[in-house]
Amino acid sequence: MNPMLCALAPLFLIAACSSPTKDEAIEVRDAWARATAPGQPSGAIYATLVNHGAADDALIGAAAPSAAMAMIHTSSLVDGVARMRMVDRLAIPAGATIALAPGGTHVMLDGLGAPLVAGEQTSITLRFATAGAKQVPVAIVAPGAR
Ligand SMILES: [Cu+2]
Repeated sequence: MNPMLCALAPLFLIAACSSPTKDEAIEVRDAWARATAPGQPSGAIYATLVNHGAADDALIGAAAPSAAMAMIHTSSLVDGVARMRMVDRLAIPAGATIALAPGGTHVMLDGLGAPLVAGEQTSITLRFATAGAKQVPVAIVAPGAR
């Protein structure tokens, strides 16, 4: 990406501009989280994962400075009740776009050190089997904003 494009790029691309990694097949777009209430121990981060490459990859872990633990969770409805399950690995096939979204797969934050405040930004590091670790900014939005 040329410097002019970097200057105009949305916030989520700046990390990629300033520290290019050798494998750019995986793009993490639009990472966001809902604000949390004071004392709330957990939160969730959502994003869109795009595999521009010709080879399959997988999300295999996450870490966040805001929380003691960050886990990959899937959600499903069991007898009308939403259940979350931790997964070790989320496949991102070649060419695929995988959405982490409310009601579905998300990165669960547990042991939040401080509330996530709407309008502020946090970050997350996502670890991919092939692409390695990618740190991206996470926009914090008010509950109900999206
Ligand atoms: Cu969860």
